Amino acid sequence: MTDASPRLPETLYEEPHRRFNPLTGEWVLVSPHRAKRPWQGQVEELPAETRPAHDPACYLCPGNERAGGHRNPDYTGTFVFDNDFAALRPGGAGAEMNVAELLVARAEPGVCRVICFSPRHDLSLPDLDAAGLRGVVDVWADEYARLGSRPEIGYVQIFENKGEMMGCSNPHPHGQIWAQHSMPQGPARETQRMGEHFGRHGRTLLADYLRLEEESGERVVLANDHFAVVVPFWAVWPFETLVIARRPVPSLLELDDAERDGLAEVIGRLTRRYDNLFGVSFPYSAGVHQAPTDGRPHPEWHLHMHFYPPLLRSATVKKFMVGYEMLGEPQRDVTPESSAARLRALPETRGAR
Ligand code: H2U
Ligand code: ZN
Repeated sequence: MTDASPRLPETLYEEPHRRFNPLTGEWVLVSPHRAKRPWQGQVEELPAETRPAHDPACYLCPGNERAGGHRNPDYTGTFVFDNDFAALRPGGAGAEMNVAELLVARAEPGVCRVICFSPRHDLSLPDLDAAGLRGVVDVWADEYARLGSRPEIGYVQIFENKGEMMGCSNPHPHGQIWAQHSMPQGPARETQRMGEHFGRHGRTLLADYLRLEEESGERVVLANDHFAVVVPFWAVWPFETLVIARRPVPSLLELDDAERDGLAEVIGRLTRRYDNLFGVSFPYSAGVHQAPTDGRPHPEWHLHMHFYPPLLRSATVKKFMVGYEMLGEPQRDVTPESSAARLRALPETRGAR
């Protein structure tokens, strides 16, 4: 892993170009020369950083009453409950409700869950110890297995919104699960692309991609024996990363004990680097992508996680997805290579922020 001998054509570091995302079939416009433009726009407020270990007013802390009226148990590890304001409701498979040729709708049954990562109000993923992070990986796997085994559930999306900037409603460390009948569009596109690649080569798309990344090293942020983290060649967000399992398994359920520890470890190391980048509790949306739970085998599927952080150049300046991005396609200024080099240079220790 060195910054020497980059294998990309020199123009990709300097001239406007588009990059192709083979996981989604979408393009991103990269404008490296624009990274130095002056900024006089919006600067975000920083949320207060000191939090108590237990907040009597927090609806996720142990023993407290939630907004829906239920009371949380005095939990000591992770705690999962049905979302009191769920976006999906249980029911049978959705029937088409075609109002007219151009007005198509479909009922969508599903289940929404909330996962508290820790009883501690003041700890987020980068602050948890190895056992705490492993507990989070285990509960993700358990929920995926349990929800995915229901006949009406075809896909399970596990994710976390972290920080006010990402619309997170409460600083207590938590994530969500939306499990539903249909495959949502993002993972559906990945399923199709991974299927095409597997059909052509008999290897998963991400196994072939990871090999390229490790040969070059230029976009690799960190790795252990079981997982690697890269800023993908086609990254849209300034410090977007992709966490890839070394063994091409379709879901968390095929990970052995050491691999689960390996995933927990890279999540801790990555999120601590993120916190150290701008010296703040780093906001992001992140989630696990794994095989659909439609009862069919998915050898094309390769377990991975996406991290999408909004921050661009400091703790207070975020990237906006507006204008050209809304009407044309995503665009970035800083190259993925330079973002990876910055993340690679950071310490993995806690509290460097
Ligand atoms: P976010 O912070 O990522 O929005 O997640 C919080 C979720 O917790 C949100 O979906 C749910 C909200 O509906 N919630 C409850 O289920 N019970 C509560 O008492 C408050 C919040
Ligand atoms: Zn994905």
